[in-house]
Amino acid sequence: MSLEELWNKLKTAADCKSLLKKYLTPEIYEKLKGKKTKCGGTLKECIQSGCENLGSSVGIYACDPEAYDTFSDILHPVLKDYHKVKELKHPAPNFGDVSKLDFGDLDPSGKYIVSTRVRVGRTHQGFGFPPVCTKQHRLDMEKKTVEALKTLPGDLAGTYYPLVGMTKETQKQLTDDHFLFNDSDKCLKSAGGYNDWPIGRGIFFNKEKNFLVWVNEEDHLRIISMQKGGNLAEVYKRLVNAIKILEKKLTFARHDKLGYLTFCPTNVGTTLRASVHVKVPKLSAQANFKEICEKFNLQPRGVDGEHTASVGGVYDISNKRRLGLSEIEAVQEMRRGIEEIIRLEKSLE
Ligand code: ADP
Ligand code: CIR
Repeated sequence: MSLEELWNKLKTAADCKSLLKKYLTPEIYEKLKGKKTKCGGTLKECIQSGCENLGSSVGIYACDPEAYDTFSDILHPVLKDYHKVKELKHPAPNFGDVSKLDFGDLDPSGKYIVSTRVRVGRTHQGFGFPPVCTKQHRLDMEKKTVEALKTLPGDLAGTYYPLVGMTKETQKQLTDDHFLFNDSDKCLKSAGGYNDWPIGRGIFFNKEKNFLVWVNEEDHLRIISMQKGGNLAEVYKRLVNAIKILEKKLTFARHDKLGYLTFCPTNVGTTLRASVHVKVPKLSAQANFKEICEKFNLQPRGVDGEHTASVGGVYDISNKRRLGLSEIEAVQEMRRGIEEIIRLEKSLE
């Protein structure tokens, strides 16, 4: 579909509730339709996913880091709305003093929290996002990332497994165990996220499989720390330690006002998503479960990731906001919210 066809589809979609639909007015469309970034990205690459998937909640991706300025007329209102900020400004990175965290295990009983995961996304400076990337860009980024990962010391040290050459069985097992990504998100597919699949993609993990890095999935890097149970402090400390080491080896794209830049505007800023897989069969059966999560700035997802279903009352619940607050504040927002969620579940037993 051409840009004009995509726009016409969006314009006439009466019950579309995406942020793209909400903010892409005819005036803004006219202003942006002829613009191009240095990587050759246009409005088409940004809005294709949201126009093809009218059920999207957000509906827009950035074609490359520069898009956050070139297409600011549409991306900025979306950022403000999603992250619930009046003004677009982002603090300097602040992971807090990880030797003095005032939280540990969020569920010492082990009854509610199945596992805990914290991830950030990172973008290599000087490269575009998936819709404007070539095979060669993907291979160059993969090489850069893997070279840096090889230098990780101690418990963080591990092995890189490219998707090219990985058996279907291994891929399935790693995905079922919640370690690996796949190519099944239709929003990401429409956005060009799976172009040249599986070239340049892969996963790195350590022996314990509690530290992982996704290469060229939605973002150039997704740095992940996860483990069974509810010990958020252990998970967070491991992640912060790894980020600090990798930052010495690689240069990541950052924006003065927006913090770290990512393909999807929902991740911009800290890029941090701290989640638990938590058993809340009673609370999730309440009609207002989503509103309760929203009240604590939390977002519920199914157990196999975004746009999937819950199994047996287990939900993936994480911080929703990532922009306009620091990394430690995002984690604390999630921590406080999850404590409340568990308290509410207990009160219904
Ligand atoms: P993200 O955008 O953070 O990568 P997704 O929703 O795409 O998130 O999920 C990616 C994978 O991570 C999925 O397999 C999901 O089940 C897994 N995952 C997310 N949170 C947790 C958690 N707390 N424990 C175990 N697995 C998790
Ligand atoms: C959508 O617009 O629904 C998808 N592109 C996913 C957006 C990211 N999801 C989220 O709410 N964090």
